[in-house]
Amino acid sequence: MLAGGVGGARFVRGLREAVRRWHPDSSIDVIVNTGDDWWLAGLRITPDLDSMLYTLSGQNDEVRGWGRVGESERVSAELQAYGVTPDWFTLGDLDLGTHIARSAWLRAGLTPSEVVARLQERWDLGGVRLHPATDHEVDTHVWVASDTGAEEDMHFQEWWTRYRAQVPALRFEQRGVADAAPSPGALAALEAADVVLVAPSNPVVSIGTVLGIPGMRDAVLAAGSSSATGRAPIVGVSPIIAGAAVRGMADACLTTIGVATGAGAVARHYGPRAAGGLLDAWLVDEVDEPLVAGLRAGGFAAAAVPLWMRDLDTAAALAEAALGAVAARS
Ligand code: FO1
Repeated sequence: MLAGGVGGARFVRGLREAVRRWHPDSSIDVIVNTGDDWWLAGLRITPDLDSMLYTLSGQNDEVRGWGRVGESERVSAELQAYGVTPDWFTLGDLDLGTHIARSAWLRAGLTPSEVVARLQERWDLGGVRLHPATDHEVDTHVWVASDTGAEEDMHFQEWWTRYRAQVPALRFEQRGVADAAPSPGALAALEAADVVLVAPSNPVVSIGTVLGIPGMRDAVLAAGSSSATGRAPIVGVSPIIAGAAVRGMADACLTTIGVATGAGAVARHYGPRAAGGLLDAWLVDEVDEPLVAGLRAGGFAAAAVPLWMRDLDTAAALAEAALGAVAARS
């Protein structure tokens, strides 16, 4: 699976349950967006990987959506009082333990992939393996118009958490992407994959960022080369229902790249594999069923299913439908 943070994590949790119930011989590898990552107070913060880690190990704060459940924020209050961290970005005390461990291992010379593997050793993720999309630092920056009209950039986290994506973005920049490459774990997982799922994550700053890493798109399209079936179908799940983002502020990101906030528009943005795009199949919500005929005519094996992941059962049913979209196609 290719995934971002919170929405991606819920979908992986559903897939894990579907695999437990119906495909016990299968395993799950998740290639996680690293564009949201940044340095703060000398620590490397990796929000999407941590959302995965915490959600799959049952420690995520489900109300807030990010960070650890039962969190306290004493250290963050000190850091903010010193002016070391901004008042719009809070690092919980338990969460800080993860960031300190990660940063210590990075300073000791481990790669981000090795760090992620080591973090996973502590928690039971139910057999899911997480991989950073890349071991290179490729943080997303957002270009906006300043008060004087000049263009200026800020880190994605500032645009997202401080300004809640309400400052119109002129464009997104994957800083340093030219020198990046997919992580070894991501490439190995893709080679062995029977199916690739594109999570209902932000198509621009999560999935788009993963696919923007040189070599990643080709590796996804070539996925399955060492699997029994030879070629892995690629199935996407819409992050848009009835013209609105399921969560997060994907609409602001889509507007920036000139894509309408619609389940059909996002499918066409990814494109059908048959016409040089990415996807074999695309799932939309039942309310978007009228889009299905047009999507099929456009080259997607499209289907309308319930997309709202209300609980584990509905998330597992959605994941099973994504796997079923493959079966229906082949
Ligand atoms: N999101 C917020 O809205 N406010 C925060 O203070 C905040 C802190 C934070 C700390 C660690 C972490 O891993 C994530 C955190 N997030 C926070 C969420 C996160 O920055 C964004 O929602 C994602 O990057 C977008 O996917």
